[in-house]
Amino acid sequence: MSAILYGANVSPFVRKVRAYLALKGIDYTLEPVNPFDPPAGYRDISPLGKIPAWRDDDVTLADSSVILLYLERRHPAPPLYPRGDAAWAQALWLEEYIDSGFMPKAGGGVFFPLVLGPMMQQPVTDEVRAKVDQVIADDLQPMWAYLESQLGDGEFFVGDALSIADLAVASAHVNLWHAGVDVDAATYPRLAAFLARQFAGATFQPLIDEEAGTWSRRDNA
Ligand SMILES: N[C@@H](CCC(=O)N[C@@H](CS)C(=O)NCC(=O)O)C(=O)O
Repeated sequence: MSAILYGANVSPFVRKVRAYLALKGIDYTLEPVNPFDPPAGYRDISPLGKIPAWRDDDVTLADSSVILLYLERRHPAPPLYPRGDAAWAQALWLEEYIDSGFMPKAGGGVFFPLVLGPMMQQPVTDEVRAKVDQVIADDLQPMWAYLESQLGDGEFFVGDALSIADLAVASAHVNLWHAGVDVDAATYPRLAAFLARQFAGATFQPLIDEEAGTWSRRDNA
């Protein structure tokens, strides 16, 4: 059977997996799941009720990082995890930094109030916007500074090849792009250039195009 990825295309964790699948040329079907209104039995596949989840002939799995580590063992080419031990660990660390540190702030603090809220009759009032700006100033700015420092002068976050770290960083920032929040190129030139390259590239551009009509708030941000 064709493998199934359960989730919503706007989830940064689902998008990270989709970017990986595209790079590997792995065939799959995206089965829409809203984690806040999941289909009956979804917890049999994803015990925490979160997206993404994955099913193929051999396994059902939850958690984007677990799914990708599993897929990397089955589809090692082209490698999307660095070979060296230290580089491998650094890539995993950056993925974790994004998934557990950055996304809770960028998602709950920015994407939800600016994009999902208005879709659920929760307008972006001055008070809401002020809270978002506070999250950007207090939480995202230091994380952007950290990411800028980790990027160095290279094209990629770890070593000289694309890795899971790059997919995680780029995917997370697509949600901010939908919200109309950009990384300031004057303050974080390497990060801004990295994101511009990734967003315009063959992996992320089709995903962004697919999502933009539904999720992008750039016109009224
Ligand atoms: N560590 C998980 C995080 C997944 C996650 O938090 N997904 C969100 C959607 S972006 C979700 O399902 N939220 C619903 C919930 O927390 O109940 C992963 O990497 O897959």
